[in-house]
Amino acid sequence: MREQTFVMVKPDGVVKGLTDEIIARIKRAGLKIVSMRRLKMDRSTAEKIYAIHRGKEFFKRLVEHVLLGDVVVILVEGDNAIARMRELIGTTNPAKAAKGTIRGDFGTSITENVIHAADSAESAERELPLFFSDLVKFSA
Ligand code: 3AN
Repeated sequence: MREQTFVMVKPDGVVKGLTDEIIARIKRAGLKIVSMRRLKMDRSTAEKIYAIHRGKEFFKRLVEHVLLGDVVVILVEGDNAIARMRELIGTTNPAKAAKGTIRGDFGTSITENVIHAADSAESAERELPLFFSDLVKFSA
């Protein structure tokens, strides 16, 4: 199924200069970069992206981390784009993520894990319009 998903290179990934490598991996997987933008996230948007974690012990740490520096937000499109992006990024904790995944290769901690990608159609539908309201085509 043709899908759109939301991907974000987090500040640690941007600072490490990983944006080009991440874009290359997404394209190599046969997925399309529809649009991308480097920006400084504001607090209210960061809290919206991570709304499901509100109240958890790590919520504040997570929000503070994405506010530390620029992020790169990316609209990715393709067949089964949501699940395939999740495969490409690897599991949340880089120490447990497989080699060859973005987090497995470049992540340093569960907070500094380089990249975010929507974990479900519901999340993609909530996150994409925060940055790409004019480009969202497929209802997930
Ligand atoms: P994912 O990013 O793999 O979808 P989620 O949605 O469970 O993982 O968590 C969102 C973000 O919250 C993660 N990328 C990670 O930075 C942070 N996070 C998740 N669990 C923890 C935890 N136990 N301790 C610290 N940070 C966490």
